[in-house]
Amino acid sequence: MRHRSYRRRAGRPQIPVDLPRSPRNFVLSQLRTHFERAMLMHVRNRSLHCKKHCGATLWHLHHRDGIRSRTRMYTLYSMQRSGNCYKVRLALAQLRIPYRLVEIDILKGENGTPEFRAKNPSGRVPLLEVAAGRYLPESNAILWYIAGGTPLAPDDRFERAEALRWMFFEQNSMEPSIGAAYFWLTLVRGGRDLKMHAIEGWTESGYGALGVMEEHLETNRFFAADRYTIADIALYAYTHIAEQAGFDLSGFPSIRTWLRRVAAQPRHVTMEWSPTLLEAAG
Ligand SMILES: N[C@@H](CCC(=O)N[C@@H](CS)C(=O)NCC(=O)O)C(=O)O
Repeated sequence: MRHRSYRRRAGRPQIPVDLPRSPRNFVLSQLRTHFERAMLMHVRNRSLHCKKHCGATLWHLHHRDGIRSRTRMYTLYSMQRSGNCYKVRLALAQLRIPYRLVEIDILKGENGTPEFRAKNPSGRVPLLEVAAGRYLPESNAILWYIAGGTPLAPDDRFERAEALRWMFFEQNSMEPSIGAAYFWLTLVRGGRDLKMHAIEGWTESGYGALGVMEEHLETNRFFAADRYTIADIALYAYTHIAEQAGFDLSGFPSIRTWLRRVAAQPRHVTMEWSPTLLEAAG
């Protein structure tokens, strides 16, 4: 099976490289474009800078200004069984971005420590440390950050707005109903009794959200830009575990087909999957 790549598309102007013969120039001439030569020099300079000033030794794809550079590795604070955290792990895996994973079990109160609250005052996961002391919370904001500049994050103004529309919908309609039901009914011991009064409301608004998604998917393969994007990743996270939270998907054939379509995307990982260390593909 031929796998598509979601990695950043570098512009490849077809400029002939014509340099005097020398071992160094021979290597340079193998780099097919002026663009790639410029990137190489940029990375080399940054790598020297990093070695000198912070001793960094790890490669990762730093998606800043469309430049792939040698810099610090991301740290993701995440809980394995959280759908919001799964969104980020899924996107990082599909983009082949290596990162360090720190498990924060909110059921054990590990998100309430002063150390964690200093990083994220809302005390929530996921939380991405993008550089030393620079933290980004909110799953969908993290998706935009890590996928920026790749086909997973639409560039076109309308398509970007479409992706945002569905990601806001996910946070407003899906996460507070199906996400909350999943959390209280499957993860928290005694959660059903504690939240008995809320179940009817979750059920009504959860099925309402599924209905809106079903209608869209009857005539669309994906949620935005006519292709797989971070909007699909955001909505997949809680939809694919909706049945565990008591939602019956048998009346939503288009959603069930879409779930299979998403799971068939290149480098898809399940919610149980956990990285050790993914090296950026060369
Ligand atoms: N809107 C946030 C929601 C994050 C969230 O609610 N995370 C849960 C785990 S799924 C959490 O950390 N809860 C702990 C708390 O609220 O104290 C996002 O999308 O990241």
